[in-house]
Amino acid sequence: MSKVLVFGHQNPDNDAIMSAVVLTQLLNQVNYNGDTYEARRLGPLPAESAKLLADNGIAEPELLESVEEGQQVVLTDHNEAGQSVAGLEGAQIVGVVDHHRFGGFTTAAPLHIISLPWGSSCCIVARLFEVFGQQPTDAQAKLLLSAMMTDTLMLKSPTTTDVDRAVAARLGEQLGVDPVKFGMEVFLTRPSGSFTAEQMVGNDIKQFEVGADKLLIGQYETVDKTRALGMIPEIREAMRAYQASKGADGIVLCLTDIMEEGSQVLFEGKTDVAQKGLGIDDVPEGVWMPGVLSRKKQVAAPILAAAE
Ligand SMILES: [Mn+2]
Repeated sequence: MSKVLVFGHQNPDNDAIMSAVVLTQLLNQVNYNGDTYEARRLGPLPAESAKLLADNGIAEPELLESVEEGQQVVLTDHNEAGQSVAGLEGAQIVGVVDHHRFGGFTTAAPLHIISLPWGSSCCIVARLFEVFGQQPTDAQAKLLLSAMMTDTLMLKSPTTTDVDRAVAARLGEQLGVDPVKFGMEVFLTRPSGSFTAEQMVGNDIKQFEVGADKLLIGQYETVDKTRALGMIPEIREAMRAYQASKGADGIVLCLTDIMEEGSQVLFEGKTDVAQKGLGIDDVPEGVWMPGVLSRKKQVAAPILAAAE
């Protein structure tokens, strides 16, 4: 019997946290493979995740700084080493549950790998309950539905599939809530009115290899972009500082307004490929891209395609 650590990506969002927490519960519930599973997090808990866990009496996953040689791990909501834990190269990846592109992934041994291009990792975890013949408890249903809603921006992101809509409807029915209303309540527990420029930049940011360069792509989601737009010089300064601290070549930030359904996009550092991929220039106040809600599908994918 081994101890297996289960965790989502660095700078965790609600999906990274909830996919790890609920998948861990499910695997322990069915005594999968006779192993014991423990959820971890690779960074601070998002405010909405902290509240949901507290409200449902579920312990917060412990912070994981690095893994030891040979440690068995399950990755949720990511698969790229650049977005994962320190020491991953020496760990044994026994499973991946993810909805992102794959970037340079090799393992020594066969592994469980479930990758589906659905709107959230938690949607995949919800379907895994069925695979194991389990019914999520109401607490589990709440955690899963919350991340399905935050990750798809209330099912509005173009990453949303029919599966997401169907699973969200079913979880909503179990809980007696309207999924979108429930999601909006979760979203509004974020203290977005008090976010500093540093938090807007660093709260939800991922690193990508674009050609030979390291490019950071961040996203700050808000229900009203007015305040952020009034802070552009500070935000740009925070972008430069963040890029320097990570030793990256360039940084892109999307200020995403989920009500107006679009993103204001800012660049700092070496971002010629990013600008080419998005078809926009680096202008001081940023460029408004209507309809752009998904970093993965509408920002990272075209930038990575432009690098090829
Ligand atoms: Mn996700």
